[in-house]
Amino acid sequence: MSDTVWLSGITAHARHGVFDFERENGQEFTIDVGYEYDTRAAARTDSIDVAISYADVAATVHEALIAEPVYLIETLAEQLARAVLAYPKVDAVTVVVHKPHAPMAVPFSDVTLTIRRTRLTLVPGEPVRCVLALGGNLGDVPGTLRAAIGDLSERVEVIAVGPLVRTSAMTIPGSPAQDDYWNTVLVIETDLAATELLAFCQQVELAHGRERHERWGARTLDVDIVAYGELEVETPELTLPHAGATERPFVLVPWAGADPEARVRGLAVSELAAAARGEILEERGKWL
Ligand code: PH2
Ligand code: MG
Ligand code: MG
Repeated sequence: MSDTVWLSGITAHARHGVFDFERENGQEFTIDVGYEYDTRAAARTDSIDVAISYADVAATVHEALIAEPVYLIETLAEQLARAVLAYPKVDAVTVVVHKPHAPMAVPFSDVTLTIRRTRLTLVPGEPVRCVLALGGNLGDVPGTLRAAIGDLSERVEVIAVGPLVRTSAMTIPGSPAQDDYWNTVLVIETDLAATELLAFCQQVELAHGRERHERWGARTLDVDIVAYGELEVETPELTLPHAGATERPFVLVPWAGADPEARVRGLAVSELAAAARGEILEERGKWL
């Protein structure tokens, strides 16, 4: 549950805009911001230490508003959202940018942009290091995995590719037997928001004939986000770090190969992988 604190009319003279004269002269910008958090603990304790001080958030917004000029109100709004989501207790933020003196040839009273962001939908300020787990057990899976890595590298930077491992299919107890899975893990860097990265992974799955029938059914290609930076969230859409993947031998072993220093939920992936090695039926280091 989240409640919203609204701050309206935070105003500053700033130099955002596409035109040189906007950069030189600057103009007035006004920001409204609604930050969402569960206020019940604050209400119960009546303590400012438990609340999120609106004065702090207002100062943060004002500071971000007068920081380095950007061309677009879109960029400005995203940066303001990012600054407010840096408060750990904030679950979501709505930012309204007003640019009432925008250069325009027609009479008008205001231009506004409204965005709402959570940690999953926020565009990162700098590339985020992520971990993707790939796998499948239908068709020529090593071939599919190679092609999928090619597709993924069109939009994200692939930093490291783990070994290819074969394991027995992990299935729902009582369901029919399935062919073995081939799996690998990629370390990537991306400028996509987590939800954009998820949509892109699903697009690559579809391009390789993925069909969704029953849970844990046989598949040509599965691309899961195991980790997105240090982000820890649990929503119906996405749990990060991936709930099961961090316990699964077919994720841990290739992950440790791709990034021997990796840690997950405070534990060393290489140590978890060492304990899980017994489940690996076959491992190929140089397979690309
Ligand atoms: N993925 C599943 C279900 N079962 N078993 C193996 N061995 N490897 C997988 O990647 C895998 C699985 C659902 O994503
Ligand atoms: Mg999966
Ligand atoms: Mg999946």
